[in-house]
Amino acid sequence: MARFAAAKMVLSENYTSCLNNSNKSPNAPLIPGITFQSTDCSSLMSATIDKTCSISLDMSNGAKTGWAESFDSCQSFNLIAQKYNNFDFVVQNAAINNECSDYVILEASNWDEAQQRSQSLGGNLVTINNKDEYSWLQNNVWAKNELLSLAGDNSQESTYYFTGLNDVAKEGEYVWASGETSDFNNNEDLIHRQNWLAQQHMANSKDYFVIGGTNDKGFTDYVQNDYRPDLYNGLSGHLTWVDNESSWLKNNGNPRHFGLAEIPSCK
Ligand SMILES: [Ca+2]
Ligand SMILES: [Ca+2]
Repeated sequence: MARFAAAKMVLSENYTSCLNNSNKSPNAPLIPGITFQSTDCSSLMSATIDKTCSISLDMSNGAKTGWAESFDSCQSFNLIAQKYNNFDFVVQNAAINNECSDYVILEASNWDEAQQRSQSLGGNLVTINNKDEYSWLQNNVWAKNELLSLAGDNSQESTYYFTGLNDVAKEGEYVWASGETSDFNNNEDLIHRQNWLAQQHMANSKDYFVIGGTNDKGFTDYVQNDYRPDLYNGLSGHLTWVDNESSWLKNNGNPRHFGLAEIPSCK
C-alpha cells in the first residue's frame, strides 16, 4: 500500500528535519487519502491513512505508534488495539493478536488485580501452553519490551509482567489462572532454574510468577549449558516466583510491573 509507505516517509523526514531544526514546524504535504496532524517539533505528528490505520511519530523523542511493517498489519494492529483501548487500565495500543489469542498489556499493582482485569477483558493472565507460544511471545511481547515499543513506549527500563502461573490453591502445584494445561512438565520446566534450585526456601511464600522483559536477563546463570538454553535462548523471559505484590522485586530497584492478559479471539 503506497500511501502507507508515503505516510511513514513523511513522518520520518519530518523527524529528521525536527532534529536538525526544532524551530521549523513539521511539513504536512497534500497526499490524497492521508490526513496529517501536527503542531510543532515538540509534539506528536500523526498520519491517518484510513479509518482503521493511523500511525504517529513523536517529534520530540522519535517514539513510533502503529508502525507495523505493512498496511495489512497496521490495519489489524489498530483494529485489535481499538477493541481494548476503551478500558482505562489497558496500556493504550499495547494489544496484539496471534492465532486464536489477543495479548494485551495492562496496568496492575499486584497479581490479583492483574488477573481480575484480565477477566474483565474476557480472558485471564497469559497461559503459556507450549514452546511455540513461548517463543512467539518472547519475540513479539516481552524481549526488548517489543509490544510496549510498538505501542509507542520506548522506555528500556526493567519491566516485569504478571503471568497466569501460580500455586495459590495447592503449594507446589503449578497451574494457570485460565485452568488450561500446558505441554510443560507440571509447569516446573518454565520456572527459572536459580529459583528452582537455589531458592526453594522462597517457594512457600511466593505463589505467583512474573516474566522479565526488556533485555534484563535476570540471574547470571541463564547462559549456563544446563540451564534450559533451548527455551530461553539467551533472551529475556525467565519466569520468576514472586508474592502477590511482587514485593521482593519492587524492593530491589522497583522495576515497572504490568499484567499480560490473553483473551481468546476465535470464539
Ligand atoms: Ca496461551
Ligand atoms: Ca508457592
